[in-house]
Amino acid sequence: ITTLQETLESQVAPKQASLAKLKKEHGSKVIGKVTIDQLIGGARSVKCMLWETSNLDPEEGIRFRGLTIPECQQVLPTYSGKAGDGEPLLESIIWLLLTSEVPTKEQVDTLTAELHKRSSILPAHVVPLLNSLPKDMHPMTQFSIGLNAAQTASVFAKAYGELEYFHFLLRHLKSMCLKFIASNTLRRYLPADGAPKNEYHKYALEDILNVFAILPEIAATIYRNVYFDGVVKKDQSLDYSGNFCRMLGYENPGFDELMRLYLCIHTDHEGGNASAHTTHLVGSTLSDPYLSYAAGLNALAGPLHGLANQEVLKWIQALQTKFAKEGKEVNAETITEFAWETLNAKKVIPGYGHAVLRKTDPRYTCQREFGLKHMPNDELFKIVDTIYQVMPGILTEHGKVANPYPNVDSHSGVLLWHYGFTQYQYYTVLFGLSRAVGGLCQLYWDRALGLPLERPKSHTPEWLENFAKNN
Ligand code: NMX
Ligand code: MLT
Repeated sequence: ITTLQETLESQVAPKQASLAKLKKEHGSKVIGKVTIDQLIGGARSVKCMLWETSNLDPEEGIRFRGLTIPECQQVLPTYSGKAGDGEPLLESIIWLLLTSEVPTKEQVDTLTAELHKRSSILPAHVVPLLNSLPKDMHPMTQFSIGLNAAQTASVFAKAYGELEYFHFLLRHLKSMCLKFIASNTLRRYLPADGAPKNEYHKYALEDILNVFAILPEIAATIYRNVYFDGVVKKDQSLDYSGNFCRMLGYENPGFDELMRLYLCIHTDHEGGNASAHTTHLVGSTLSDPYLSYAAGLNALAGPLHGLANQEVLKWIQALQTKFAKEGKEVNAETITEFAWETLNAKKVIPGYGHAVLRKTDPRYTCQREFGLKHMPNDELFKIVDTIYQVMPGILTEHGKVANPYPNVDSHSGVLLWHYGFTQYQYYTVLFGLSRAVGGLCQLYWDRALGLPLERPKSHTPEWLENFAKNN
C-alpha cells in the first residue's frame, strides 16, 4: 500500500508546477476589490489567501477537499472498516485533507499505527509542566502552554536553526581541513544535508504528524488534572479518537462515535477563520508547526470563535437556573424572553451567526442528526432544538445579524453533556484538538508550495479620509 508520505511526495512537484504556471500566466488578473467598509470591518470576503484543504460556501457550508460532510460520512473509512457504517475516522480526514485522496481502510490503519508510535515523542518535561499549572487556569491556556512547551521536539526548528549554524560555521572556518572535519561531524547529526527552502515541507510534515500524535496526551492530561486524578490511561489498540476517549476516562462506544464525529467536523473551515488564519500567518514567518498551531489555539480561545461552545452551555444553564427559580418551564416562550434579555443587554447569543455562512451550518445539522439518532429524548437536546425553532426569528427581528442561523458551537456541548462530559470550560480544547488537523495540513502545503511571508497592507485613518475625499 502507498504510504501517506509517498502519496504526498508524488504530489508536490506537479502542484508546485501548476501554481507557478498559474502565477506566470494569470498573476496580474484582478479577483476582487476592497472597500473601506471591508478594511474597517474585519476584511470580510476579501480574497487574499490560498487554501488547499477546504472551501466554505455561504449557503452550502463546508466541503473538505470537495466533499460535503454527508459525502465524507458516505465514503471515508470508519472504525468498523465499512464506509457509511458509523462516523469517519479522524485519520481518514487527515489523509483526505493532506492528499485530497480518499484513503483505504488499510492506509488509514497505517496512519493510526504511525500516530500511536509517534505519540512517544512527547518531551518528558511537558506532563510535569502541565501538572504544575493551577487547576483554575483555563484549559485552553494550559493547552497552548503544553503545545508551546513540546516545541523543543520540533524537527523543523532544529533543521532550520542547525543548518543556519552549520552554514555559518562552514563559512567562517578558514582551514580546509577543519571545514572537512566540521562538515562531516555535523552532518551526522543533521536531518539533511543543507536542506534548501524547497525541502522545508519534509521537516514540516514530521512536526505536523508529531503534533497530531502528542496533542491527545496534552489535552487528556489537562482534563484529568483539572477535573479528576491526573491519571491518563491509553488504549492504542483503538483508533485516534477511541484512544483519546480512553485517555479522557470514557469507555462508552457511543461516546467514541461522538468523538469521531466531533473531531472530524471541527477540523477545517477554509482559511479565513481566526485559528486557521493565525496558524497560516505565524507559519509564514517559518515558525515551526508547534509554535504556529499554538498561536492558532490562542485565536480559537476567543468567545467569538471556538470558546462559543462553552458559552452556549453557560447560556443554557443560566436560562434553566433563571426559570427554575421562577417556577417556569423552559419552552419556546421563556427561551424567547431570555434571548431578548441577552440581546437588550447588548450581548451576543452564543452559537448563532457567522462571518461567512448564511444558512444553518451543516456541522450543526449533522450533530442534530446524531442527537436525533442517539438521544432524541434528552432534555438538553430538546432545549437546543427549541432554541433552533425560535432563535432565527428573534435574530431576524433584532435586525442586526447577517446570519440568524446556528453555527457548529450551538450544538456540540449538549451532545457531550449527554454522555456525562459536563465540564464545559474544557469544550474548546476538543475543538482545538480537531482544528490542528485543518490548520496543519494546510501548513504542510504552505511550505511545500513555498508560500511567502504574509504581510498585507494597512492604512491610517488619515490616509483613508484623504482617499475618500479624492475618489
Ligand atoms: N447575537 C447577537 N448579535 C449578533 C450575533 C449574535 N449571535 N451575531 C452577530 N451579531 C451582531 C454583531 O455583534 C454585529 O453587531 P454590531 O454591528 O453592533 O457590531 C452585527 O450583529 C453584525 O454582525 P454580523 O455581520 O452578523 O456578524 P460578524 O461577521 O461580524 O460576526 C460572529 C460573526 C460569529 C462573530 C457573530 O455572529 C457572533 O458574535 N456570534 C456569536 C458567537 C459565536 O457563536 N461564535 C462562534 C462562531 C463559530 N466558531 O466556532 O468560530
Ligand atoms: C470555524 O469553524 O472556524 C468557525 O465556524 C468560524 C469561521 O469559519 O470563521
